[in-house]
Amino acid sequence: MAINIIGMPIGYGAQKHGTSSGPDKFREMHIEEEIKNMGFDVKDLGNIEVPVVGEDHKYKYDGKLKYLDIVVDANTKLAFKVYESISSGNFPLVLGGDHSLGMGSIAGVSKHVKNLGVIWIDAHGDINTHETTPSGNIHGMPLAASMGFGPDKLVNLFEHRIKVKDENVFIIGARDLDEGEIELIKNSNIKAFTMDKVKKCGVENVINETLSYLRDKVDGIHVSFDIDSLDSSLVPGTGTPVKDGFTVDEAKYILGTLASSGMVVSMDLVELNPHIDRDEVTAKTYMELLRHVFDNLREVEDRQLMLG
Ligand code: Z70
Ligand code: MN
Ligand code: MN
Ligand code: MN
Repeated sequence: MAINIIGMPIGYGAQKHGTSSGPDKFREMHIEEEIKNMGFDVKDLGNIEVPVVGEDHKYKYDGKLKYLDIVVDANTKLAFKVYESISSGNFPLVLGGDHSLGMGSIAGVSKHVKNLGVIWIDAHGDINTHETTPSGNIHGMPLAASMGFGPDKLVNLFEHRIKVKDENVFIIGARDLDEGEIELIKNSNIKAFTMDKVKKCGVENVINETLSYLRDKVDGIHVSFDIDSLDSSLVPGTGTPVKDGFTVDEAKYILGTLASSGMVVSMDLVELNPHIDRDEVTAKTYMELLRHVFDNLREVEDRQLMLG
């Protein structure tokens, strides 16, 4: 098993496009060396090609969904790359980029892992559709599209099929949900641990509950981590910070516990916008989280090696 770094320099799914510099920022922070130093075989597969276009492309393909074709094309390429990686026995680590890339990742992973679970850690739900989006920004829609909710262009991405069953989707840490998103949660089987619920139940119980539910139901878990799940005071380098979020220690606990479950097969790290960061604090925090993830994955690997 090798860790495959896949850069997805996309910003067209968000209001601010600076997340396109995210993947190269992770490289500047020596992500490959860091993971290597923890005893992994790492291969950087480079960046997915995303064309640079002007404002005139915003509504060129659709009157509402911004940069629709660019986002779809880039995510189709990402899906191929992720599928290639995971079906060769490797671990795709997708570096964003805005969260629209979750569609491409999940499309790729789910072609190989037929019965997939998804854990979406985010201040937002990202379950808007073309009918409910208040912004037209596609990074607010990828999780809905992966479950089959939304416009054909997104739902049919890579392959015409539902990539993950709503009952196997967990949203953790949401505290800025739109009306239509709240409706979809009510009318579907999505498991949403909003921040209010997390506070009430305790973060340990939420993660235990999530893992014990998915353990008998799925063959692998994709973790999609949005850095804006952390408290706005901690992450200046992200486009839509929201208060009352996770502390760094809570985020480490969540990601570390998920990693040590042995069920995680792929991961996204999204919404790092280096252009608006302050003294690299968000980038550095991301690296701290990442080291913790791979420390825990290392222990899983060691355990599996010992058991032969
Ligand atoms: C809002 C929308 C969103 C991230 C903002 C915001 C979505 N629900 N996602 N920042 N990461 O426009 O759909
Ligand atoms: Mn998000
Ligand atoms: Mn978010
Ligand atoms: Mn350790």
